[in-house]
Amino acid sequence: MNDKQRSILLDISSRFSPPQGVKLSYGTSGFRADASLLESAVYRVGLLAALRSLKTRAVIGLMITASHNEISDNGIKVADPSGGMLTQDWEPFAESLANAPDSYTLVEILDDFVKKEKIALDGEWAAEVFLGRDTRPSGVSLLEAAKQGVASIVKANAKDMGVLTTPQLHWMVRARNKGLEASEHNYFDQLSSSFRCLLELIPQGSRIVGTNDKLIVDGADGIGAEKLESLKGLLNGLCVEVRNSGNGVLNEGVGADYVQKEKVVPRGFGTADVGIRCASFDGDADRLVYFLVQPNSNKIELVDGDKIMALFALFLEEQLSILNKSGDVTVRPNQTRLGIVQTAYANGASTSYLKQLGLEVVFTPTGVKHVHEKAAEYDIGIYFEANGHGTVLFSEAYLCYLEDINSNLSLTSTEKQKAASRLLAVSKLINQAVGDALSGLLLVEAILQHLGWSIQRWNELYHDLPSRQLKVKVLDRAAVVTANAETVVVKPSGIQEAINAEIAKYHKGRCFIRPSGTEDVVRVYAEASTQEAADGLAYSVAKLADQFLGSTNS
Ligand code: G16
Repeated sequence: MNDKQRSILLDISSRFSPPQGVKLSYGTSGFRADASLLESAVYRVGLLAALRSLKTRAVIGLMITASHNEISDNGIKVADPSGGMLTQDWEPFAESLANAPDSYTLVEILDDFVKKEKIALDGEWAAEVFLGRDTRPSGVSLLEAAKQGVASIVKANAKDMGVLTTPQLHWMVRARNKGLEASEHNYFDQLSSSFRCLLELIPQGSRIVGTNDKLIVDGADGIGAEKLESLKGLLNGLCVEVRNSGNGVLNEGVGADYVQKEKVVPRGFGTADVGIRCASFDGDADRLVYFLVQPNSNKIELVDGDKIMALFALFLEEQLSILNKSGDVTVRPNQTRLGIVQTAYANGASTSYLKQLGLEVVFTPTGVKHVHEKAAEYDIGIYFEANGHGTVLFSEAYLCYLEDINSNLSLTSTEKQKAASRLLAVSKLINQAVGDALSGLLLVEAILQHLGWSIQRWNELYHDLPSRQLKVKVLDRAAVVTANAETVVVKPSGIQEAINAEIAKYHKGRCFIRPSGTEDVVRVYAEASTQEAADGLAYSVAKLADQFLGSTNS
């Protein structure tokens, strides 16, 4: 590092001192904490993004958001050149940068890393970092801190892409690195045209009729509501009403996380909505769940990420079976590899259903960075977390194969061409970078219309096992270490045996605990044959967590 670069770094970084006595961890999807603690970390992630851009010679994205967390929190997510999450190899570097106690240590860590990674700080390539933020008020100053971070690297430029959903920013990074236009206009255009294409390919006579024609979306009082309003204007064939569009408090009693965890109606919904198809986004619109309001209560029938995945799998299987009909030279020598990726939170009934369809189901730890990476190993990989975060990935080779079928008129039947066209449209509609509530919603809606299904019919695909999720505040959540895709606790010792003893008391009992990577809690998930039993199991294991880990309430 030359003297000019060093002195710029020392100068600017000294304006962003880290908070005393706070250790930040790179969690499930980046740093996340009370917004007042984050300025210095965000500045330093700005530095990291500029270095990552120099290293990969590609655009990197930084998104200021705390997604489903309460409004007083904020956070930062990093988009790698593919549009996916930052490579996990760089997470330890991010942590040591964020926790460097002063500017001198910070510059030392940077210098060592630059040498180790052989990053040319004064080469020909200038780094480019796209910045976005959600609607949190704290996002304004944090975005400024990120800008300053990028500006502290001499050969780096930041581009403010505005107030966006997280998936929009990831999409823009991916598009730009593929040499495509990366504006919001292009994003909306791609989504609306591929949605239109799927509707045009619907077999005659399958459209849904009646009250189910209307869809009501809970926008979590976040950015997704605003973007859906804009997208709506470009769509024909979809009747959407958007609620919770920003007049209430972000994520408070609204949004996908609330609806999925509490299983009650979000603010602004009530008995007048019984029987209508409803959906919820989270605060940065990277999660989507559907639900039905129950008559005479505040309960909902949840149609979660698992069921969205089942719907997608069913539709894709249908298209693949048309494509793979024998007697055609364009059929791939090997069957298409369709993979399903879930986490331990997937309801057991969903896994059984997917396996009954003959699909390959694999498990990873929680977090998009894990599920996405696994899904990318297949020709078509579908990943969904039960909380509504998911997408469908198509390999480049498989897309070429589909393009071939489409263009080779003499070799393929009309039906095959239509199936290939549908799959190509799905690959354009569904975000290839990260889970995206807007594009996921459009794909669900297109498939329901294709099948002629109501949400009630969809929900009948299988019946969820009763489940319960709880949060436990403990003294140090990092004391919990898990293995086997987070299904077993290896530390502290003795707790897993105690959990097993509880599980054994319940018919079809399943339960695990894990430290959250986005909130300062340990999460408990339990499943059993009745709701009472699932609740009982969850509460008794929460008590164990208290006992072994030390409750902050005691
Ligand atoms: C993030 C991740 C998700 C993860 C969720 C909860 O979602 O992107 O993959 O499921 O956090 O993680 P944890 O249980 O570790 O708190 P979001 O929507 O909050 O960005």
